[in-house]
Amino acid sequence: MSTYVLSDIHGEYDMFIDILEKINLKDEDTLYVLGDVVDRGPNPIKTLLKLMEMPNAICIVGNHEVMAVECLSFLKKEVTDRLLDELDIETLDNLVTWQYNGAKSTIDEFRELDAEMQDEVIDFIKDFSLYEEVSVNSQKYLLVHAGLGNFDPKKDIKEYSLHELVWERADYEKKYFEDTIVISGHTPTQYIVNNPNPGYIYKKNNHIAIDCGAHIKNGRIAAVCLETKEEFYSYPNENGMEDEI
Ligand SMILES: [Mn+2]
Repeated sequence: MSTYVLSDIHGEYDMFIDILEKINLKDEDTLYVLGDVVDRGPNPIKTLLKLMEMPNAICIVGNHEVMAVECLSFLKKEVTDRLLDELDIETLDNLVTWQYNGAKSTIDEFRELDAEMQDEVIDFIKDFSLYEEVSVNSQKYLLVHAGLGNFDPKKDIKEYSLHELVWERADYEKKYFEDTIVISGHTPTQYIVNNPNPGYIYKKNNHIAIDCGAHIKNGRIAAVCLETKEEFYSYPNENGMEDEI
């Protein structure tokens, strides 16, 4: 029974399948997915549908899921004059922000689903965890998409806001906990300053950063096994974006 963690698939379904094969995930194993399944890459919804079929996958929410869930319910509705009257400034703002952050492939694939499947996808995303706490071989881990924004050692994990957990980048220069390793995605390791090995898993100060920039040119999906510490990598994305966080 093994525990694997990966993050930031960003619609790269084929790379996700590649790393699943490399991990050789078994029914008794657990796979934690630390958010940002959707947006940017070509197949976000196809990736979600795959995760929905995997009872041993536990998904944690990323900022891209927060943006998606706010907008997909709106997009489900038939566009009528009445609906446009109801389009308030907050919804419009959410749609613009999401579109700016690579929503197109998610919206395109979502529109191809029938209404029932659209509801199932929205409900699936709404069920993502905010964070997970796991213990493997007596080592405690905190799994979270981005966080912990406004870190304070006296603050309980339950006190962090959604924004602090999914948007604000972890400070890898700061050791948050003596007894707990924080595993986070959100910041591609290509963009960590002074990282000697950009595009691969980065470990420092009881942090493990595992977003290896699947949507970036020559980036990849990374996974780590918590029992063995073994690292796994998908093939690199030759068609990825240049200079995009
Ligand atoms: Mn993110």
